Amino acid sequence: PRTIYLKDYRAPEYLVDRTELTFDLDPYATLVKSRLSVRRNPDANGTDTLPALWLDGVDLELLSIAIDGELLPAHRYTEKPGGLLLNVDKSAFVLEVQTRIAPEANTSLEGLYLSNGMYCTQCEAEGFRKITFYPDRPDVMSVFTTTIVAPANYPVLLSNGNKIDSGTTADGRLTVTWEDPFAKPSYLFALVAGDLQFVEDRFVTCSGREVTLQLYTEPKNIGKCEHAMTSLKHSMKWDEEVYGREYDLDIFMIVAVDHFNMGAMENKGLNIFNSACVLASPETATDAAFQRIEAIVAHEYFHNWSGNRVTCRDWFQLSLKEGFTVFRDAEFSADMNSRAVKRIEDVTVLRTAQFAEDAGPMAHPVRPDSYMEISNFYTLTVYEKGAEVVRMIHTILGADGFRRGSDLYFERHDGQAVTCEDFIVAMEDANGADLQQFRRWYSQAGTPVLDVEDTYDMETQEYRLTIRQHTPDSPGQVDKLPLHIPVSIALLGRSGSALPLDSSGEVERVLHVTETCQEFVFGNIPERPLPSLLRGFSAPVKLRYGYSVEQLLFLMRHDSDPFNQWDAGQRLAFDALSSLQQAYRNGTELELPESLIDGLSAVLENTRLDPALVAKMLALPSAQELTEQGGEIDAPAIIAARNFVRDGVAKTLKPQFRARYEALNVQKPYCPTASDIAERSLKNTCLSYLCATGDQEMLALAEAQLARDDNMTDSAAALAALVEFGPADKAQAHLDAFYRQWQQDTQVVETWFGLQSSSPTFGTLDRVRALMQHSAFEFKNPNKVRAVIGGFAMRNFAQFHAPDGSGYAFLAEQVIALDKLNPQIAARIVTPLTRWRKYRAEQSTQIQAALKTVRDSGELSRDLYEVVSKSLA
Ligand code: HT7
Ligand code: ZN
Repeated sequence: PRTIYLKDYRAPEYLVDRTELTFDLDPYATLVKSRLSVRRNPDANGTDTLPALWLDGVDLELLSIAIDGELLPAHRYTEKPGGLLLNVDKSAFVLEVQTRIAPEANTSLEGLYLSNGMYCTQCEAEGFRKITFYPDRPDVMSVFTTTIVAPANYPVLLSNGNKIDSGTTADGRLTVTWEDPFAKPSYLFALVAGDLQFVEDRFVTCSGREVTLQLYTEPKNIGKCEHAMTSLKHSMKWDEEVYGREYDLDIFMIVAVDHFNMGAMENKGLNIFNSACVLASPETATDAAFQRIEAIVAHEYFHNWSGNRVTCRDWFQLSLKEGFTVFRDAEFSADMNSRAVKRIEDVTVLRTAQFAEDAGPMAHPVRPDSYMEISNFYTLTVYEKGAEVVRMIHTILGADGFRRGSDLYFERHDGQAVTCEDFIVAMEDANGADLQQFRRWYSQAGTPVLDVEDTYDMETQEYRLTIRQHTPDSPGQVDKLPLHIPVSIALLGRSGSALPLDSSGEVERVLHVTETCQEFVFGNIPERPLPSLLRGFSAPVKLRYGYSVEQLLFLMRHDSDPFNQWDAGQRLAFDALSSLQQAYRNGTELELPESLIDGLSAVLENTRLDPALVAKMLALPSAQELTEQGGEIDAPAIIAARNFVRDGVAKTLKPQFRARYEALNVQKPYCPTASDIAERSLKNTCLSYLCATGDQEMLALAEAQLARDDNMTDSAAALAALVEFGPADKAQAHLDAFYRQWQQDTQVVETWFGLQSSSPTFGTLDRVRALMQHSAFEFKNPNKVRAVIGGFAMRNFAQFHAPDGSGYAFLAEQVIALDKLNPQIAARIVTPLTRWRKYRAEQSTQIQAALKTVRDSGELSRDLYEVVSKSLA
């Protein structure tokens, strides 16, 4: 496959002002007619002679082409792999193309496909070319009109924009026409057709316009729409209040589909969602699902401005819309829920998975400079690190300055396809700021490391912080330049409160680290302080400072920044777990780290702290997080150390866990409010530790909670504890009963699959294989694949890394099979095999061998080829 480079970007030779589409739907032979008003792009750097017109097209049967009403003879066009090249003799013309496609045969879930009998589309990034021949690139923006013709058993026919016509054809088929007045790239096109029901609401915008809101599902799910609808209204209001962004069409629609490659898609006026990311009811969805739905609904809605009204010039600029929109949705969720907990969760993902990506074979900058397959670049780096980059701009400019910048960006670029550079320039221009050095965050891959040292001079009362920065090499990038890193700090005195940093009484400050080695001096500091560094995780870096155990315990108790309070506990646990791994390797006896027990005990007894924060502080770093400690990954040592500490904490603190569990285990109607979610999270953390003791009496608590069956959060937590810590036969009985109860509910069945395949004790390879034979498992459904195969390979560290290498061979086998059906999913699920270099010798060889099996299995999709070849290079 060909590599595409950012440096090769050229403006399109032709523009498409209007796009008129007609779909005559049929599972095996959908007829697609397109009528495009094409004209030469005055801004293209071409010559006077008219260049050929390139139209992307994949898996299409070409029926006819006409220009200005005249059928084009065969010598005027050439069908090539990936598209069509037309000889053009006019600078403006109407191009009509007819193609035939087979949605039923489309298992890639890109383009037009069928999900449980419902027609739906997924066009980002390059799916539109599977629908019709088109310049399928985001800098070609067009006004779309779409007519859908379908049999009468498809009463709901939807597309972007406003409905302008509907009727019945002479032969009794239904027809509807939609027009979207906002010019958009083809990746934002959408079509849905099915026998669907909807719930409806309305939102009155800040200027007094009424917008109809509709959420469509299969009839059986109509009772699971309320939370998403509420989340949508909250999002619309928040975007008006925080960013001054008003919705622009008369209608906003969301459709839930079961077969979907990602979480959701922001098609103009017609968002399409993975059912798992939109449908919820208290009986069937956990708190985590409620919060995820709120965040994704907001994310897709926010794209209406950050992505749709202002879109990307090319796919290298993906983070322009994704990083910014993730930042926007994270702030929204922080405002709706616990800000500290949201931050902890986001940073955990970043440190666990994005840092690994940054250190792996697919490492790339937030704005990549090359790719083979763009679908492989919908990554944590582009999304999450991209959001951190936007957050740092927010930190540097302050909330008001950032708002000035975003106002200017939206005003200046409304209706345009632009670049990350345009975003930065708007931020600079609105504030008279200089972000020259800061730009490197967009072009340099890898996670920077900050090494911090300090000195205190009692006599001069001067405190000095020395900060060194270094960004490790990554594939194709060496000798990186220093970045502009905002490091938020406070200095804690003996009493635990933050010391004033100057005469204004300021106690927290953002240090602008711009050099490889930089010193910051603070005067009038009356005692040796303890630094609280990188507060709120003010930059996506690894920070190293030689905190002692006592200092970490002090920060856990006193830091006024809840993020750093939590982080101090995590550092304590990391240090303890890494010593224990060493002891395990040396064959010496493992000893429970008393300081960690003391710290956790104090947290557990602190009833003044937000229970959600307590739950987070009690959670040990996951096995996956521990692989990020540096050095060779030794899976058995990680598992042994972590289990030893978990069991020790459970046994030692059992009375406290029990007391808090009992206090929180009150029966009340389910409500997904921040405070109730917080209480349930702490209660279920306690329950998990209690069950880890293996005591019959504690397992009985989980059984009672499961039997109570009054909300899915408590039921799933109890079931998970019983599956992980109870006897296998009983666990099986509970799982069977749970399945019997919920077998009709797709989302609960997905939870049920995931819970088993990710269980370190229960989710053996044999069980995972058995789950794949279950009647509810469907290899063509990404949610089922993610739950069972992903649950095992990505969330079941213990079983996946079984010493005989069977987990790796299994994953290779599944990836090869998946690639034939759905290359995007295959290229994602192979990720655990790409990290082979990080493991200790024997495991490393086994993982690499599995990856080579994939490589040598025959012709791979472009998606999988890119990941596998780069990982083995
Ligand atoms: N912008 C959307 C990206 C997306 C996507 C990309 C590749 C293949 C399938 C996809 N489905 C959705 C989602 C978002 O970030 O909002
Ligand atoms: Zn997005």
